[in-house]
Amino acid sequence: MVLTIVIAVVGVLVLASAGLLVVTRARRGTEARHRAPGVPHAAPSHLRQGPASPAPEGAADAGAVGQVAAGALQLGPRPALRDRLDRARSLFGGYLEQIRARAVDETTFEELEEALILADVGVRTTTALLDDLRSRVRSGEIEGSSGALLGALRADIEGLFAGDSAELATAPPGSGGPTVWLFVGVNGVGKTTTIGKVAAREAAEGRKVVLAAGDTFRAAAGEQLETWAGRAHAQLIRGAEGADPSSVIFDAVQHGAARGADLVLADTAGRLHTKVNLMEELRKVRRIAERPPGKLTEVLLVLDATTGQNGLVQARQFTEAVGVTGIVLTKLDGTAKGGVVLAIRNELGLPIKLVGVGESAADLVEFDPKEFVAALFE
Ligand SMILES: Nc1nc2c(ncn2[C@@H]2O[C@H](COP(=O)(O)OP(=O)(O)OP(=O)(O)O)[C@@H](O)[C@H]2O)c(=O)[nH]1
Ligand SMILES: [Mg+2]
Repeated sequence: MVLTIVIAVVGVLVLASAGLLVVTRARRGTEARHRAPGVPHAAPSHLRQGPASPAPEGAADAGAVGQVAAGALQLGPRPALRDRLDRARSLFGGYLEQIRARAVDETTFEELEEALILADVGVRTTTALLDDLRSRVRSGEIEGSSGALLGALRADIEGLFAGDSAELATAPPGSGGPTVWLFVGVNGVGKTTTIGKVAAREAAEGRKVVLAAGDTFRAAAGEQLETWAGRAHAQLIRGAEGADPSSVIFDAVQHGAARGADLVLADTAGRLHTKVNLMEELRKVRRIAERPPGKLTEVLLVLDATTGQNGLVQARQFTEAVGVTGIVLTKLDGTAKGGVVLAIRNELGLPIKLVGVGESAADLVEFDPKEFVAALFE
């Protein structure tokens, strides 16, 4: 009898603890599903830390930047432009198919013109490209077949980018402070997202990255960057809402220099290129970003490819105000207007450095003109 009671009690206890285990596992599972990998819980301070990983040996304190590389996000394979340029490819490809099927005549040039204009290459660049082709057909340099004509056009387009490099400049080693890359552009073009992607890429390559939340205009901007800092395992320096953006960038550079960071990526609030006071504010941001120990090596203008030719006007104004060193062209995945790349290069002489082809961390590619042209022509 006693034995039966003991067995029954033990049985109940075993069943109860098994049940508890199941509940705990299920809870853990739920938590894991609700928290994106690598995104930490929000820290209360203005100085926020990306990863919740322990500080490395020799780090001065828990805020040291040294830990950022460990366990950085795995980005997976680089997306192919060819796969992301669907809309531009089908627009351009449709025209090329028609043209290839016939001998070269004036209609061929009209159709090429239409294709280039619709792809947002712009009137000036389109005219320059086609005038050159016409005279080469007339002189007999390009022989009558459409294949030869398209081959020559392709080579001319590739030639627009000759000598460009998508590489982003960094301060020479031992220069005593972090490299600073400043991101500027009008509202909603993808500055913050691009910074997040760049941070993820650089951290994955083992660099110590600090993000400067220089968009103090909206609290949500800092939060958005904080999420990216978490994903990328980078550190974030934030100011209060409405704080002077220059002071945030100044703090980020000082902090990065003190902690041995390689790179400070500075976000700025979106601004209309026509607003004089906001462009003046950006000049100040640039002046501060240039101060030692930081080494400002890139001022990247982020342009939204879907806005097409308006990007040219923006680029002119931003270049005049802050000396843009290169272009990041975003949202190339959702548009047939990828041809604006040609206009920017031809009319402004600015190199295209990076291309955004989606919203996630891996959706950023270094611009490769050969790959871009091949995606359009093949
Ligand atoms: N499809 C696609 N969407 C993108 C790309 N880059 C950014 N976006 C989206 O564009 C929207 C605006 O991006 P943000 O990074 O907030 O733009 P921003 O320039 O920082 O905006 P402001 O700070 O308001 O000026 C977001 O929904 C992004 O996910 C891209 O390459 N492709
Ligand atoms: Mg932003």
